[in-house]
Amino acid sequence: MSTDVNSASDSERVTFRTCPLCEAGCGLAITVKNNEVTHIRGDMQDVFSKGFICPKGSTLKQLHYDADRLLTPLIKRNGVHVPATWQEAWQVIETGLSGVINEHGRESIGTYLGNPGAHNLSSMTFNRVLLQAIGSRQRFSASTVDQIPKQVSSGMMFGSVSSVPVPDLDRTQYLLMLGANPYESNGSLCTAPDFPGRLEAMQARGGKLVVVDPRKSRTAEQADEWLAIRPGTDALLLAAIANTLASDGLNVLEQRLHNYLNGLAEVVAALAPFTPEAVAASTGIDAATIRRIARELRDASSSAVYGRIGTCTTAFGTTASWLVDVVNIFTGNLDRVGGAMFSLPVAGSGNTHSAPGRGKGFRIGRGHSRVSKHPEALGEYPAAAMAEEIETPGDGQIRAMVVVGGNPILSTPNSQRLAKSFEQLDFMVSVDIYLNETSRFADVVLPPPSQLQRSHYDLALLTFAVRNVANYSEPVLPLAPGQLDEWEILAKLSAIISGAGIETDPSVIDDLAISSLVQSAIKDSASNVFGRDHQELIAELSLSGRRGPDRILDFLLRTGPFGDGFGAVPNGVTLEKLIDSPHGIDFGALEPRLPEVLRTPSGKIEIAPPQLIADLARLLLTLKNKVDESQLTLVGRRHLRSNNSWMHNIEVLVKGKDRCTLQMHPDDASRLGVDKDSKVLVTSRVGSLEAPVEITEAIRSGVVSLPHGWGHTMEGTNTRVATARAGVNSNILTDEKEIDPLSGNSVLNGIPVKVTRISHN
Ligand SMILES: Nc1nc2c(c(=O)[nH]1)N[C@H]1C(S)=C(S)[C@@H](COP(=O)(O)OP(=O)(O)OC[C@H]3O[C@@H](n4cnc5c(=O)[nH]c(N)nc54)[C@H](O)[C@@H]3O)O[C@H]1N2
Ligand SMILES: Nc1nc2c(c(=O)[nH]1)N[C@H]1C(S)=C(S)[C@@H](COP(=O)(O)OP(=O)(O)OC[C@H]3O[C@@H](n4cnc5c(=O)[nH]c(N)nc54)[C@H](O)[C@@H]3O)O[C@H]1N2
Ligand code: SF4
Ligand SMILES: [Mo]
Repeated sequence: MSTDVNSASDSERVTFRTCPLCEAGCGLAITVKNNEVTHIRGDMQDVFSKGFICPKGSTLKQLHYDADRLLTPLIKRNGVHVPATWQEAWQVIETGLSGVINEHGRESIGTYLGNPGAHNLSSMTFNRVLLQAIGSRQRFSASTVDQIPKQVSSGMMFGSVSSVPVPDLDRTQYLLMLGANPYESNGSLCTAPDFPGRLEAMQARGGKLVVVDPRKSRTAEQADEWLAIRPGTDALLLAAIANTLASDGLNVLEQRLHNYLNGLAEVVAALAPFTPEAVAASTGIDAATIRRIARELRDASSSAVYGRIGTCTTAFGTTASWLVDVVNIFTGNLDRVGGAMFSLPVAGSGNTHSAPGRGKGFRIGRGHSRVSKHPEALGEYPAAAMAEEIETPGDGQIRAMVVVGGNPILSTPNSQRLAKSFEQLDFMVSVDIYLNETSRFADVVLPPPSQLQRSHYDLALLTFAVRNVANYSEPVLPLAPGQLDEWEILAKLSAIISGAGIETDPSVIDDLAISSLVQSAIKDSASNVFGRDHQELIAELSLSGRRGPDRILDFLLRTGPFGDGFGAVPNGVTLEKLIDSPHGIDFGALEPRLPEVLRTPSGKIEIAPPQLIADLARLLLTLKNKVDESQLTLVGRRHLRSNNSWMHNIEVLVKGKDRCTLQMHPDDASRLGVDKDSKVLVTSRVGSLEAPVEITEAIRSGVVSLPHGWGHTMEGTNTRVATARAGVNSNILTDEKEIDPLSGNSVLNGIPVKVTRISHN
């Protein structure tokens, strides 16, 4: 099993698990002595990370022992949160939510699902159950302050939102990276432990890294070339790169890709106005450079374009995300070794189910939000619209919120307005490990166990991995008596909300969940269990005694592309096999998947989706705006020792010099009379805040940068370390009215701001 017997004495053991903090998914080796975690280091034998970890990985220990981490439910009494028993908590929730449902209907319950859920097997398997039980369309999540544009563009092009091409990092010879900073973030929508090491290996084998970023980030510093783009203009740059390739004749587009394309002539025609000359002033990148980059991408022995947060969190997030793959197609590098490729996830995904090569496809706008009529995307509405949905009276007004592992008060735009709206809620439940900026509004806070007390498998992130890898981790530490696993909390909440009552055993909900999964697989003619007997499969799955997410995972693995099909495929993968492989199993490098990966109705790549072609007209209009050199714009930044808003209560991660500073170019500083000891007032359309200034050449002039996730000064929280190093909340400045109209994603970068000096410290 996952214990290193050789190095273990009676009371000391080393267990192995995947770090759940970010998308890299590094293997950890955790030493436990007398049931206390003593040491966490990188697992040298992990098949994917081979010993690499970042400074956050070892802090799972501090996180587990954090005195502020919640161990019992909290109930708000007379405005103050007090510890309570689970029974009391369920009771208050039943009364509170059924009151709201009886009076206002199910539509009045909103949900917000946060980012840690994407790294959490319980949420990945039971959030859906909870959403179904609630039965409201008022769904929000961290997706609409993050990656949803890439999923929408992928859905439109390839037919499934799981079909996000990832750069083939280990084999590419040229990487054009826009709006990503893996030296700090360790990568996103491209699961690759030691992303920096993989980039350096590419350079060492003669490959080239070009980084497009308004800041000279650590990644840009390492790059062979840095293009200091004006914020929010990546779609223009990509359109001009595609335009150049099309004008040059697309000679590299061999038959291999041609066969699979629908709409090539249309997209080429629509890109015609976006010449390098036309976009040069807006993007701040000269025409000759744009042409050269386009041709380098085409002429490299292999190349990939990769865009992340900086391309997604803009007004043209979906269009930029689409154009990334248009360029990958135009250079002939989509689905090619060393290019942008599709993973084949071991536990399956939206592009491994149902008949290969063709499907129902994807669309947005199957409904519209109540107040501003935003189109639905991936079953949810923009987080930016949450406040208005809570504030605006009428049928379907949100009266209660259920928040799972999210901190929207710090993470989503115009936080002050959102915080005000939360005050107005009739009832709120938070499932969270801390009493923080968001959970402080909750009538009941339900604490899941720590990251070390649960099993783990990266169901979501391995869908975007640069190798096909599977790695399961058993809990390192047991649950305390009476403590509930997160899936049990979610199942119980589901039962209560659906009216089944607080005495419902979570296992009843679990049985229903697995049963419906099995049911749909045995009806899927493409599944390796098509036509099998429902009861027989359930019985086999239940033999091991595992329940909840583990049993569901076992099913997904066995019916996945490498699965044993319950005996149908000799030597196929099962959960037991993964348990016997504590360092993971590597199923190899990515392989071309066209056309099997497609799930579009046409069975082709839709390279010219009508909504995206139409959006080019909106993009073209931006070229009419005269570039105002005096207008400062705000962008964000991430730091290695931070994780969105919630790892700030770990002393070792926050100690040292203040990182929550407003970075500014020396030219702007002198123009504004700001020097290195200044504090400034930063003002946007929606708010203002004070921040210390950091003057640096590592940012484009005209651009200022403030990290997000800080501002731990709010009343009613209990995160003492974070509060002592509070920083300021950059989302006081971001504007909830500015969204990408297709995906509903918030514009979090390129915010027009005014900066004035206020004082010397
Ligand atoms: N240490 C750490 N790691 C993390 C996280 C964290 O908070 N801390 N968060 C995790 C999460 S949830 C995510 S989604 C990923 C994100 O991972 P990345 O996408 O790598 O995120 P960032 O580090 O924010 O990098 C975004 C870059 O875009 C630049 N940028 C801003 N505006 C523009 C623009 O208009 N155009 C271009 N081209 N660039 C622009 C910024 O300067 C910044 O360098 O990181 C994950 N990993
Ligand atoms: N201005 C600006 N804003 C941004 C971004 C940006 O680049 N700039 N980035 C955006 C991005 S990419 C993201 S992903 C979002 C994140 O947005 P959110 O998901 O809303 O915020 P997080 O900071 O990740 O908060 C996670 C919450 O989950 C809790 N938590 C941690 N682990 C667990 C767990 O295992 N179970 C449960 N139930 N709770 C847990 C934490 O205590 C915390 O309250 O922020 C976005 N906001
Ligand atoms: S890079 Fe990400 S997954 Fe790896 S140790 Fe750091 S936080 Fe954990
Ligand atoms: Mo994110």
